[in-house]
Amino acid sequence: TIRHSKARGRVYPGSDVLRFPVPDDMVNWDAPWPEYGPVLHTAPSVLAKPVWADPEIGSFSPIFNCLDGSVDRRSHEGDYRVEDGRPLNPHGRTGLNGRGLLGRWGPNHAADPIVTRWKRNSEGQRVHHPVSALPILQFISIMRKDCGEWAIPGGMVDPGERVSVTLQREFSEEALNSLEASAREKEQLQQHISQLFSSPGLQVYIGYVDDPRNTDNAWMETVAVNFHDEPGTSVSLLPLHPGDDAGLVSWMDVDSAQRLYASHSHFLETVAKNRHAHW
Ligand code: RP5
Ligand code: MG
Ligand code: MG
Repeated sequence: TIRHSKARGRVYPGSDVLRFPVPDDMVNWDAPWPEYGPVLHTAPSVLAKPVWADPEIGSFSPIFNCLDGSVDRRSHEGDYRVEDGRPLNPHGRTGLNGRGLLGRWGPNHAADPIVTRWKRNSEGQRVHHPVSALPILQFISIMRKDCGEWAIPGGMVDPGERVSVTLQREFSEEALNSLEASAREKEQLQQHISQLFSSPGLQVYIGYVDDPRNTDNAWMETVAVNFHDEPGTSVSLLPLHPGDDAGLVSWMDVDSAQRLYASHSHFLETVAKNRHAHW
């Protein structure tokens, strides 16, 4: 398992709230720490009660570790602890309690579509890395509007939505801007990507994400799935347009030196190793 570090970043995203500093040896809840004083923060956008957010706990008591109506409050990593009616982050302390920018108490479920192709030269031959001598993979990456970091075009699983649907929907929204396409254009986009997304894909990760928005009581989890265009003839030819929470979209070389949002680099490492590609 990963020891979260981005979930302990000093300044909480989208605010000037500072987390209570948590040293490495105090991350684990089992380390006794009476002086621990996390800062309480739930973003105004969450307190405004949008459809995607839970109410504050008090009058509202969600059923944790269960499928609670259509909201899945189960963790991919097994049962998590609940203390004083609040779920505890299974990866330990973050220096902040409440929900921050996250809508759900406990796990907030996302899905990450990793669409890849081989990097090719102008003659169409695969390009190998000069150091590793392995072929280089490329993946469709977006620059997130919220933080300016490059990321996989992932997004939240809607209540009751199948993960396979989320993967295709978020990819279409963020990398193809399907939200602003006409019904006709949308249909064409669907046709182009349906073949790639009709394969089961290669699941490279399922579980907790070291996301900068995580708190002691709310955290991101994901299912990351790789859809690979081996001949480079399907999705490789699609015109990319950033949409929704994406400011830019581009093919990007898969390489360990590339800094990415949250634990996305960790997912790409698994893709590269599985496909015997450069990392
Ligand atoms: C990350 O946040 C996940 O891995 C996923 O990429 C993303 C989902 O959140 P939004 O893009 O909807 O903000 O933890
Ligand atoms: Mg989205
Ligand atoms: Mg997103």
